Amino acid sequence: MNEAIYPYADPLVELNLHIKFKHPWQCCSHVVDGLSGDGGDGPRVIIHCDLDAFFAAVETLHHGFDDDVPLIIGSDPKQGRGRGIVSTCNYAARAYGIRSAMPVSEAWRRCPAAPFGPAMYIRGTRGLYSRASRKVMSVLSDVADVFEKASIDEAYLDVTERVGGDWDAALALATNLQQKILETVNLTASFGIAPTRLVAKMASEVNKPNGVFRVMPDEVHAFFDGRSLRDIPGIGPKRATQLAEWGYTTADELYELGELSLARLAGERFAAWFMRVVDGESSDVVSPLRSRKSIGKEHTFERDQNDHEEVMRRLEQLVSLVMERAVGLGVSGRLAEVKIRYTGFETHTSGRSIPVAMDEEGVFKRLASVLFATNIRPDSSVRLIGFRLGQLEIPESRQTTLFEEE
Ligand code: TTP
Ligand code: MG
Ligand code: MG
Repeated sequence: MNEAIYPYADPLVELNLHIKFKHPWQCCSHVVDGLSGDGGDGPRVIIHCDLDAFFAAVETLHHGFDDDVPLIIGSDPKQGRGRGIVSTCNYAARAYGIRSAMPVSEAWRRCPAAPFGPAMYIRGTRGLYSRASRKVMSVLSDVADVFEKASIDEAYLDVTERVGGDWDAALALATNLQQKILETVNLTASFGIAPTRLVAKMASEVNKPNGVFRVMPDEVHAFFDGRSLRDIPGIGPKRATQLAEWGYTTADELYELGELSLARLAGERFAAWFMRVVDGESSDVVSPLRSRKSIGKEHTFERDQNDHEEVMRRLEQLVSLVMERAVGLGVSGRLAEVKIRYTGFETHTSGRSIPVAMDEEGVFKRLASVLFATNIRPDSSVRLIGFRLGQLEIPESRQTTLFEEE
């Protein structure tokens, strides 16, 4: 291995592990820029699917609850003194203003459980949600040219080829999928259809729950007319507040400024990103990797292990498995992370980045061994060891292949 191109011992390349692109316009990766998403022949047809009140809907089915009774999934409300938050709630609870991520004490104040009020509070059962999610994802991925699971209850489907660029066929496909999901898991889902990922996501919100909404390429501008900047994924609350202070609250107001003025106000990157979003030309492609932040594997020892050489051997095996997976997916990574959990569950994670993304097992084995050696606490026994490859990239040369497959 060439030390010159792989100077991992150089402290300068030890980047902060927690650098993550919070906003899409900060991301300059060629995963985004390499493909304009148009393939040279017209707009793409993207479908976004998001299940309705997902955790609450699954619980309702499972327990046979009444849809009209407000149901809140989240941590224990402890009669209003609970300190946790709401995961989600059904639509009956939303009528009381209850929302995801709200303190559960506030939810209680708005709508308490018996004998003080009509609501039901439950903690939720993760396994049920994963099972339902898997079934839904399988229905969706069956029809997609390119499929991207974006979270436990939502996915993007590039169906351009599948529908032959026909927007009516796309509408029929979405309705059909909605029906299939209902038949398979008895859950309702909402769909958005649009030429870009971002507009498809916004569109799936329009007729929620159990809705479908389509934005044709020539309707994208009108779709943004009067739309609050806060409703655009990628514009965070901070940015939206700043823009509002300058007098801009809707997408069309901001667009009318023009790219140059907007760049002076909010930065070139943001301006370029925003104009393309409203033009429906955002190049963000649907990619199975996009929502995938890392590839990791862990091993828990049958008995806590105090032979550190044995732990190291296991770590090397994990690196091999992870790198095999990376090569299989056609990705490389910049970040190596080693996780050590000691007896008693105390867990330490440490990582290093390399300047260019690679997929070579040898490189990451050496990185992992350095991380292990510098971080392992002497004389302590290890319960679990893990390795993670992060800051994934698709090498430019492979991007076309990825999208020409199938
Ligand atoms: P969402 O799709 O954001 O919400 P939802 O499906 O409950 O409701 P909607 O009809 O508006 O889509 O999230 C999917 C699931 O993820 C949700 O059911 C619970 C979980 N979740 C949390 O646990 N915490 C959160 O803050 C959010 C937003 C979601
Ligand atoms: Mg949802
Ligand atoms: Mg969702």
